[in-house]
This record gives sequence, structure tokens and C-alpha cells, in this order.
Amino acid sequence: MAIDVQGIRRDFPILERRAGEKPLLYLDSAATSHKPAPVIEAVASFYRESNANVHRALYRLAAEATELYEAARGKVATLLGARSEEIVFVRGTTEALNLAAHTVGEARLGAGDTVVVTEMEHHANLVPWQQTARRHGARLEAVPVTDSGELGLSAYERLLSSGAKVVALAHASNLLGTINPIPELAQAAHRAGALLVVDAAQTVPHMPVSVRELGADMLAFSGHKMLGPTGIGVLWARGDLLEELPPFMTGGEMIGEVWLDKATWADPPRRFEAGTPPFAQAVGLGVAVDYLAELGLVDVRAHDVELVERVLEGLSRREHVTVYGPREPSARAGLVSFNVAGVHPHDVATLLDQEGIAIRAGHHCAQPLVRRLGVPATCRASFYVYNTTEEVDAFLWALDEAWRLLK
Ligand code: 7TS
Repeated sequence: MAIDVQGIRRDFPILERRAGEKPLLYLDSAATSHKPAPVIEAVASFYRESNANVHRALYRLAAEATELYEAARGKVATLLGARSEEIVFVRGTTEALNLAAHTVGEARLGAGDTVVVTEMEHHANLVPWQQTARRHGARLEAVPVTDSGELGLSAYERLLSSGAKVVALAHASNLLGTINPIPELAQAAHRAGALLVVDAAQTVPHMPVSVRELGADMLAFSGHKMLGPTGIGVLWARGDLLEELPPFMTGGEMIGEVWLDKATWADPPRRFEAGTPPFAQAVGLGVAVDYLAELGLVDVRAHDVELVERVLEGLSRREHVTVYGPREPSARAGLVSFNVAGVHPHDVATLLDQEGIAIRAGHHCAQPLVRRLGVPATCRASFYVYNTTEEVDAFLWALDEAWRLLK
């Protein structure tokens, strides 16, 4: 069933504000999503009524806060088809991937091993692996991106056979929109004896994601891109893998026992949650998960595809516009990157801003990919549950106005 976008819009207080003279037309949800009133209210009421540090004290308020924090973990586990013990709360995708790279490096990487990434990674899933590879004397290899914006699968197979111990790649590219065929890539990685780490920052908010169906070993995403608060994210990993991994950060409740000269570690997931965790944010994320589950992620996905189809169709009729990534809307996440001939993306974004339209222009934290495309930057429009087909049309109209002024 189609989602009720007008009803959804009423839940998002920020959509009532104006951008200068114009209503806000927000097309940057790939960077961060807006928050519905139930999420804002959940965080506020946690601070008003239930605030205490978790996993520490015996008094009632702390027990209640701990229960709410653990209930949020349970909701995330259900969302992913995982077990609660496999859900590590972190501050976001970047921290999750740093945790993955650091601990997998310690446990599994040695001199002469290969780490496989791709040319379409966000820096958050590239730079931590560069650092880890360097620290352990491993090689870092990147799967190339084809001209149609997909992964070169024969190169992938070749790289796997060169002593690959870990593959780290995006479920969907935040620039191209390409959705990578994770189940197949995971099977091939496992045949080669490598772990598969998935950056799902652009998919978990937008479509049903089951970690078992993907066949991944680890998976990372951020709360703030899925209607939740900032400062909360998730690293999921197979239970037996988490058991094997050493801590990333140390201190706080991640310990078993501590002596002056040594310490032992708590079981997962606590082993990986050093310090005071972002518990109010986790509670907010739990409510965001409820909100998305209520809408139904199958329908959320269908809405994205409808908007992307309309944008792709509109842009393809404009000869001065180049679109990057797959042509087929169902092969993409809910975003479209493009350039306007002879016009710098920043100028396009600035003119659209004068119409109240927020798009992102830049390298989208994927500099190797932008270099591969041979452009300095791109414009990107990205969509979510509160965007309408009328907004897509207004965006296309504003792009035509910008072209008239800048060509
Ligand atoms: N991985 C991908 C695929 C992303 O799109 C992003 C953020 C990250 C990792 C990092 O997430 P964070 O929450 O830790 O910052 N992407 C974007 C973007 O496309 N525009 O702004 C942030």
C-alpha cells in the first residue's frame, strides 16, 4: 500500500518552516533525515522522566533507563532479523566502521593479507581500512566501478583470490545510488575465506534489510539518516565473530575485571560499548524504528523508487544534464546525482537554494569515486518518506530556471 505522504508530513515539525521566502523543499535526506514528532518527543520525555546512566546503578530510575536502552536494542535486532546480543550501539556509521576495521584488523589481518574495498566507498568505509591495512602490513585493493556505475564483478573475483581476508563495501553508494548485490558478493567472499563488512548507511533507512538474507558478517548504519537522533548508530555482527573480536575503545562497563596492570573484557555487545553510551539517542532510535515499521519498509522503498523514477525520467529529457549511476530506478537507492553541462555543482545548488530547495553539491565524501567519474563534484537530490511527487516537479522546474540563468 502506498504510504500517506501528506499524513507523514504533518508529523515533521521542520517541514513547517520556510527557507527564506519559500517553503522548505528538502532533498538531502541521504546526508541526514528529518525527525518526526514521536522521535523528538521520545528523546525529550526520556530526559524529562527517565534519565539516569545505564548499566550502573541499582536504583529504580537507572533500572528504568537501562530497560529503555535495552528495549531499543531489541527493536533494532528485530528490524534486522538479528539477535539483541549482536547489536552494538555506537555513535554512527563512521564509528561502526572504525570499530570493524580496528578489531577485524587485530583479530584477522597479517602481513601479505588483502583487504578488498571498492571505488565507490564513502570515506568512512575506506580510510579506516587504509589505516588498518597499513598497521598490519596488509594490501588494500579496490574493486573498480564500471561506466554504468556498477561494481566490476570479474575484478572482484580476481581480488578475492589474492589472499583476501576481508571485504568492505557499501550496500548502496551514497553518490551513484547503485545497490550492490550483497548476497552474491557475500557468497563469493565466503568461498574465498573472507569476511564481508557492509556499509548499510543508505539502505537500512530505506528498505527491508535482513542481515541473514544478505549473508553479511558485519553491517553498519546511522540513526540520524533513518528519522532517529544524531549520535547513535549500529554495528551488527554475527555473534560468533563478535565473541572473537577484541575491544575497540576501553573504559567504563566494557570490562570483566580490572587490576592495576591488566583487564578482562565483558561479553558482547557490552565489550564494544565503552564509556557512557548514547542512551537517550538509542531510545529515540527505537521510536524511529517503530515509526518506520509502522509505515512498512516495503512501502517506504516503493515510495523512494516512485520518486527516483520521476526524477530520472525528468532529468533524462534534459540534454544538458548528466546523470550518474544505474538507469533502472529499482537498481538504486533513493537518490540521484547529476551535473549540468558547463555549470559548477555549487552554482546549481546555490540557485536552487534561492528557491528554498536543499540539495547537496560536492564530493559526497567519496573523492576516489568523483575522480573516477572525471568531475570536480556532483549535485545530489535524495528522497525520503516526506517527499512528494509535486516536490520532484518543483525541483525540475527550478533546475530549468537555473539552467536559463547559468547556461
Ligand atoms: N557510509 C555511507 C554510504 C554514507 O552515505 C555515510 C554518510 C556514511 C557512511 C557516514 O555516516 P555518518 O553518519 O557516520 O556520518 N553520508 C553522507 C552523505 O552522503 N552526505 O552527508 C553524509
